[in-house]
Amino acid sequence: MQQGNTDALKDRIQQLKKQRNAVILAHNYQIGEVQDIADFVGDSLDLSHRAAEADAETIVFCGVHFMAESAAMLAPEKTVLLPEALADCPLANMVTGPQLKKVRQRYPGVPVVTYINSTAEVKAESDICCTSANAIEVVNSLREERVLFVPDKNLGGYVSRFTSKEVILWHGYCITHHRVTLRDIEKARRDHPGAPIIVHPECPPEVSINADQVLSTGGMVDFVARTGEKKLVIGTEVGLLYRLKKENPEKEFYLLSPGLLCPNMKYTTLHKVAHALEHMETVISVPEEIRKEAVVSLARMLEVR
Ligand code: CIZ
Repeated sequence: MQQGNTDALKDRIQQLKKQRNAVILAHNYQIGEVQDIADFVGDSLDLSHRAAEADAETIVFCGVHFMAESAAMLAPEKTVLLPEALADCPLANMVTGPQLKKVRQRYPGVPVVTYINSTAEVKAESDICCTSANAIEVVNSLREERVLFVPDKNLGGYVSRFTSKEVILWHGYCITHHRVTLRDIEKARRDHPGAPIIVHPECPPEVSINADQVLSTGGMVDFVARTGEKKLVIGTEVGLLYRLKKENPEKEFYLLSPGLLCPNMKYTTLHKVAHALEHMETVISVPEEIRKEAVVSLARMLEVR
């Protein structure tokens, strides 16, 4: 898009934002242009809190469906818009409410810990939620000696290394992070000697075990800001590199694997943000009976951390 057109579109978005009394939230994995026009950039939970706290009637959530759903649950009195209705999370769709209901009958008394990357229906069937930043603390906070961890087997497997509890894994995975291999780590060590390799816990176990740091996106942002290292290899979705470079212009960042691109996170464009505000589309809402149950799992997580 030409610069003049982009500027006109950004102006239009600002006008519409005022008209709609809206706030724009962008996930860390969104394209740079969308991050730049957002009022807040962050991870899904952080953004849901921003949605709840915002003094606005309309929330434009630039991310994927489950994130807008979480915002709608934590801010039920606001209108939450997802600019691209098809932006979905394959991991979140690897378990459904009815499937979880059935499987948990096989494990009476075993609490279900559900990653925030899940649908509202699944959160409603769970005992407690977690994020990639607090999953270990959440599992260790439970009294029971066994937990059922849903839906990401890589995050659950990572947690199992830091708890004495038995972690029963669901078979889900993030199709983007799951592509990273040990060979990517070996290649990065050769190409960028001495640079720390930081990966997301959604990566497979052989990758997390051989990385220097395993962190959520928020954890990566904090680590990079604090470290004296000038070159870093980043093992998460490529969108985060835009934010890291912007906030740390003196540092160099290398993507661990070319496969670290989530197409769903790239569907949202400036045009779609403008369209969403103009037409108030697509509204994301959660039926009250599901919301009531799901917010209990979210609230339990917040008591832990
Ligand atoms: O919770 C999120 O926003 C995701 C998808 C990852 C992370 O580590 O922040």
